[in-house]
Amino acid sequence: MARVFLFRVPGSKGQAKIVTMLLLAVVVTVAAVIVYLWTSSFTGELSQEAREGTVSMGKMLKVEGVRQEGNSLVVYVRNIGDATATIDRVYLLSPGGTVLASLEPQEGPVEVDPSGVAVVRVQVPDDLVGKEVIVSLSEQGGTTVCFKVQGAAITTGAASTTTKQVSTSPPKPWLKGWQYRRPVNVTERSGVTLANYPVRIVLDSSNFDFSKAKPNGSDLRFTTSDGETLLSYWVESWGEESAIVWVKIPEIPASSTVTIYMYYGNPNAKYEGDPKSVFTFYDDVESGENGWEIKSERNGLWHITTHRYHSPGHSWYYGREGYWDYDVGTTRGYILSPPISLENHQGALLTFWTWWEHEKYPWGSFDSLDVYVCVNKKCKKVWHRDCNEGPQKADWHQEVIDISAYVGKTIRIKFRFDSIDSLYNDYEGWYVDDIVVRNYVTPEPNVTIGAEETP
Ligand SMILES: [Ca+2]
Ligand SMILES: [Ca+2]
Repeated sequence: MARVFLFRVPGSKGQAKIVTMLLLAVVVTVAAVIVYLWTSSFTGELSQEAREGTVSMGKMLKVEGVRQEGNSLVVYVRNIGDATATIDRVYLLSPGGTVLASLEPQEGPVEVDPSGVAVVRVQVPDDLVGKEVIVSLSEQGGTTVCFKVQGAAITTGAASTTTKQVSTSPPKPWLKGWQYRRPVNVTERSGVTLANYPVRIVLDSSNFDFSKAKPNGSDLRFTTSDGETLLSYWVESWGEESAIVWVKIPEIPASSTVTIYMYYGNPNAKYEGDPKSVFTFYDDVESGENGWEIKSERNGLWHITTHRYHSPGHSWYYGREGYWDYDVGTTRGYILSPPISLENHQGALLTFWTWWEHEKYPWGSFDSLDVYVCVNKKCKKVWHRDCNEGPQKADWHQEVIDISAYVGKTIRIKFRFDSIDSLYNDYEGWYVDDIVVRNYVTPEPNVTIGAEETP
């Protein structure tokens, strides 16, 4: 502390005043130095140069941006001070301010001149993958006015920093234009390696945020585990809080789990689902006869109608338009599908939606509804209802038939109606819609949906 000598000359007011003013000037100077050191956050040790007053104050480094390249962070640092600085550390802090990693630049210390921008690369430790970090040039984070000794490394707490939150994760290819995705884990449970297997995925509010997808689900997409290779899919139904979606997975090894990705959140995406590419066979009766053969064995009535349907607005119908019955005497006939190959299947399932009404009688097999699987014109009955088997009237529902016995063969599906006789035929008849054949094993793969990810 400076010493102050007071001179007081009796009777000389003017001299006393001058001394007082000199004293005031000294006090102000000392205070200014203290305030200067305080505001410049000078807490480190002064170098010899600093003590000699040759070090410029206010040298500062600012993190201007961070981006990720693979498992490296590329940090852009601007020198907004007035002397060359050297960067030899980058700190990754938790949002709470805890130092998670102190990293040396991959290419060694980086010098940056005043007004210059340095590019500093650091490798992200594996344990920080997926975590939010604050990239900082100081262990404390935040923005501090600091002191930097020229030519030397940045001392602890001696760098100006700006914080920027980045999400670090391993390099992940991403479907361009999509905002979100979730991993979908599919586990094989039958002990057989599945090929080109259609997997049913049920979405509801417990595993999916419907507000983040387009209202009709048209921006839904599926990829393989590489995150980019698109998979065939089909949206069976889409509501406000629930949806049923099918996706065809190229291979699911026996008793193993594969991960695919479900993308959503792209306002520009249009629906690209296609059930014909997901299933072995799919016909919603909306494309005309579509290769089906119609055979009247006696007063046959099979045709496509718009009177009732499961998928809008057509179905196959055995009955008379306008009359809505099959009261034409004894009547029988069938429809026969185009050939369906079950090669490279692990099993097979036939499903169809149906509605019927026929007579009710406790004996005989009048008003018989039958489904056959045919191989080389040899047909075997796989499903049957008649006047005393099954309900007299059934609203739209799905029938499910395991036809795994035909794996490896080329089959045709036959739907046949036979009144047997001409009595009691004043009923509406039989409708068939949405006929599907697909690869199938039991138990079917288990599906779980993981947490939402962003690019
Ligand atoms: Ca239909
Ligand atoms: Ca009848």
